[in-house]
Amino acid sequence: MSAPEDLPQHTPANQPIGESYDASKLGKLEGLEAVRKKPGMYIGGTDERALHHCVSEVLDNSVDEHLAGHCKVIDVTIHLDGSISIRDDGRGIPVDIHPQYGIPGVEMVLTTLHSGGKYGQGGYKFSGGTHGVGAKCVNAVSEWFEVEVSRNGHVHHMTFERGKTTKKLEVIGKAKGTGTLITFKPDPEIFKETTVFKTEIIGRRLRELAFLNSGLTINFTDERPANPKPETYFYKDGVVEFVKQLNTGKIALHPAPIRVAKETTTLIDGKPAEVHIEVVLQYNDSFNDLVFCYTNTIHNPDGGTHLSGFRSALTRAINQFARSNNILKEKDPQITGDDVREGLAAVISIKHSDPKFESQTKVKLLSPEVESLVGSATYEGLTFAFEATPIIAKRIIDKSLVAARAREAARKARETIRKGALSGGGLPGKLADCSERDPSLCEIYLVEGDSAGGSAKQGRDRRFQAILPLRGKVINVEKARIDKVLANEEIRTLITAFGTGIGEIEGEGAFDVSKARYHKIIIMTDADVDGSHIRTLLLTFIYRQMRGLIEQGYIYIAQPPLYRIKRKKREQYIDNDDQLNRILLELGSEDITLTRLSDHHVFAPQQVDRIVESLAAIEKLGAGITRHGAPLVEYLDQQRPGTHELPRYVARIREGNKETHRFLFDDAERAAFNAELERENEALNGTENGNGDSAPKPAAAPVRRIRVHEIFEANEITKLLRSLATLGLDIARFAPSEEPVYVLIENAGLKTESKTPLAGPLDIVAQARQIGRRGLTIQRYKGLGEMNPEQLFETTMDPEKRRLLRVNIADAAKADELFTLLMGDEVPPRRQFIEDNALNVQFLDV
Ligand code: 0RA
Repeated sequence: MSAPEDLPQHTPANQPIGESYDASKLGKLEGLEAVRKKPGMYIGGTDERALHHCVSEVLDNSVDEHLAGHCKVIDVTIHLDGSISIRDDGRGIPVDIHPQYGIPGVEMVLTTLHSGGKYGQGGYKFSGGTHGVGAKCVNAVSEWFEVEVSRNGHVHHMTFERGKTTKKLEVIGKAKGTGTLITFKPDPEIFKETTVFKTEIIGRRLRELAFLNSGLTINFTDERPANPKPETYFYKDGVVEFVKQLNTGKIALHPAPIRVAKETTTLIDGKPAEVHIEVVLQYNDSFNDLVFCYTNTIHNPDGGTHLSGFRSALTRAINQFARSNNILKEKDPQITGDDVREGLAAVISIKHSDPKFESQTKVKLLSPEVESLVGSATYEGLTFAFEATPIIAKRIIDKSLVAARAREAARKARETIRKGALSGGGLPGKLADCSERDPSLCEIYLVEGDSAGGSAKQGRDRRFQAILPLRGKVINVEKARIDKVLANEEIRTLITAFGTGIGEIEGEGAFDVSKARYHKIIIMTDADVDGSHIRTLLLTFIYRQMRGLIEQGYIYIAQPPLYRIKRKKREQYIDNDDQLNRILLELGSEDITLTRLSDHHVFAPQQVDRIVESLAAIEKLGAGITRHGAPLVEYLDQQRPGTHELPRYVARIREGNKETHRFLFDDAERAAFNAELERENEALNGTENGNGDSAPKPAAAPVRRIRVHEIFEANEITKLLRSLATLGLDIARFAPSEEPVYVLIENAGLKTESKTPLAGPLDIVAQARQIGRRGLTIQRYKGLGEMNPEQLFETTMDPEKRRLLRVNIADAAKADELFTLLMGDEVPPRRQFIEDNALNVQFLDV
């Protein structure tokens, strides 16, 4: 729309507003110690959320470059050692020496807590950057942090540890374009809970950013084993595509989403502030509303003034249009906000140069001026759209009227259920109740399928454990309106068994958590797709209709094991493949001795245990090197004797269909390698130019393509090699030898010892794994039904042994959201997604 009046018309979108930078704008320089001392103040804590917040902080800088019109592509890669890289093709962080402080801009940006100014983040009109502290705080809480800036034709490189510079800025090669690459590994000293990035959390954020920044390409790769294929997120139509996506699997009421956009300036405390508004909505055939709100690309799950402005304008616009076109007669009651929200999918994205939030976490927008700005933009935009296509307006109004009638029907259905329960209709026949009457001691298991239900009934402790088998699929609460849901038999059985009623918080027949008949409600489904589906359906229903049960912490998920392993008399239940692998190695390194043949040194079983563990870790970290086309043993054999340092880079050289590689130890070697290529190129070009004519190139010179990859895992592997050395295993050579180098002797209860000669250190792991498997029966459970009653009780129901996951409200909200996002119809890839994600609940030993 029109350009804001008090701004120059040609200001590029994201340039600084108002005054220009000068030295007086810079606060005094402070070290990063403060951040390490009080991480809560700077990155909002030290938990998993804060960990992922670090990624956002770095990303936001790259997104700001995009908003300023300088960046098109961002690449995000999670590496095997748990570090993460964010690369953009923006202008690159400035590298020139700051006139006042005498250090390069990039060093200032990453090591000093100054209050904005030339190289701070204050220079952007809109910034996602949370506290204006961005990347430097991430540097402070990183075990190590590296930056590579391409700018002025050079690649510059600099490294840090825990916020302290470990290598000053240095040119390591020539650069083609511009951009910034930041890699960091979160410091376990700070993030005590976890330092493991979750693919799902990061992927979701990247996708969201791509939706909110149309035209930006984001590539995401997770190099860790067993992770999904690389993803590319790019949405030409941004938020419009976001809303279409929200409606996948549902039937849209009108083909194209309605989009409203407006850019305005307003005065806040006498100072001009810019506000850009984008609202996109599309109705669908579901019965719920799904509205996502953002401020400067930050999600505000609790809404705020943009949401309330939008909501009242939507209700107002629909009522107004309905009345002035005689669809709603004078005597008819108003259409309510609840009515117009049924089946609504919408995204509200505002950009604000000075937003106010309720808290640090930004879950809710407070800026009061936004309410009327979003309100009037929405009202005008909708009225315009309705007048342009009255047929669509009519459909939306009809849907709202149907919704009003359905709400009345649902109220009656609830009433009936309540009466049924009161009139002593009694407990459902399928329920095998417990004998205990004190709800705080009672548990109910919701069991998938009649056969597992039967086993659970036989195996349970009937004094306090009730069993309710659920047959088939619970009704899809997304696809049915509440009155239908309440007519479903499985659902009615649930409601009667729980005793709490459903839905509204007040009034007769309302939900009342104090009436719960069990304080542990345990969902027990198979560890397969159908199981996850049923679990998600149940969680969604409970979240929507009986939320108090989750808030009270009454809802749990049972954890049936995936494997049973048995060796001789010993048996054990195993939860996942990782654990199985670990146990195979543990078993395999029990009671074995290792002899090094060169000096006949014998490693005792306890040492072998730790040796095998370290070698296995090296093998795992090494997968990345193999992926870059270099054999792991060859890489490991590059280590510097004594220090065990390893090359930081591998150059992959492709010539025709021949491929070779070369390890480059450090930046110096990389720079030398670049220079060498440079010279070769010049020599080649020189000959051609020297001939002065366009003689055909010699056909024998195939195109050579070279890519240099950084091996972020080098540090971790070096640490492991050092710890192996302290165990007495100072390995100089990993490549297999002609003659055996080690002998593994297995003495576990065997009459005759079994000796295996080994040609190299990694063979120790392979052999241990093989020994671990020996004499072992591994049974994989495909479903609860495969366990007999005793096994089911022992593994999944016995309070002494079972592990339950408690569902918290955030998890349930996520299930609800996932569900709405993904479960419109049964499409196979969605099923996989649900299987992978539905069980994201916190661990709790009960
Ligand atoms: C300060 C000033 C300028 C750009 C940046 C920082 C910048 C920071 C990051 C962090 C990740 N990617 C980034 N890209 C740019 C402006 C530079 C100029 O005016 O050329």
